[in-house]
Amino acid sequence: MAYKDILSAPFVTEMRDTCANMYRLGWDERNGGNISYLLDEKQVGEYLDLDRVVREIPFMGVNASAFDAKALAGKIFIVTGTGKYFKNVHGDPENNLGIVRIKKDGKAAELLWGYKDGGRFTSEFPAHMMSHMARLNVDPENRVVMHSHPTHLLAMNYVHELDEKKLTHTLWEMCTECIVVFPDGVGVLPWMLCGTDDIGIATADKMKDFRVVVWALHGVYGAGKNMDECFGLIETVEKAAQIYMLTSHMKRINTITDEDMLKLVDLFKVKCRTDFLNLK
Ligand code: 2HA
Ligand code: ZN
Repeated sequence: MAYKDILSAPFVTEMRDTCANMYRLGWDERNGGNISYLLDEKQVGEYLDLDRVVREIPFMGVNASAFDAKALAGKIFIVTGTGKYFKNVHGDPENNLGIVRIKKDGKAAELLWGYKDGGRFTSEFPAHMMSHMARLNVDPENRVVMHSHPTHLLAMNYVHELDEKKLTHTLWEMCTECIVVFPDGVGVLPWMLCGTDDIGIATADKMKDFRVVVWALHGVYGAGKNMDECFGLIETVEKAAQIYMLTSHMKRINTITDEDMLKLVDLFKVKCRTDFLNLK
């Protein structure tokens, strides 16, 4: 069978374009940030021989990892590589990205393409896979998990209380569309060591309730049905944080009220965390 050129696959193009975009926005300096994208096996089979495994990669964070991804056995992901720079993904996808299939025992993955220089998936692989499992339980259509260091959101972490209700409410006040884009609010984890199973477990636990999770003083995790939805979610949170950082040191004389937010929720027919509002 003749395979199509993997570099022409839409999912490779999406990864290249998204990494370039996030780098250009200044959210992913150096090797900051990582993306994992659950692919359709049939679609991947148009580009790659699914019986040809390049090598096996044991699950790793920064160190060996003990988490079990049996629930994802057989699933294929395209994932950014550890130590790789978003800046370089567009020009050199085969070294900076990998396409991997989760093994039956849920303890390792088979490399089908990429990581050409001997590399492996992101050090945040445990957090990504555990987040996929958590989101797929809530929304079977979830495909993308994204981690990034958006500048204004990170800045806001230093000057705003990191309480889920208070942070969400402030963000909802900053742009009219916020409550419609993330009606489920923003989850918050305290500062934790990254690249570990522990932060993966904690992130996945938050992902049961939230599609956006702030890692205090580090960055953010987002989840979505496709690349645009997931990127748009983080982009909207970051925009709200930017407005906050542009205005928080000035006297605020206008605001979007909770009553306005309820009107938006009603008009766009979304279900919001009403316990995050301050209704009279
Ligand atoms: O992979 O962003 O959290 C680099 C990071 C770790
Ligand atoms: Zn990070």
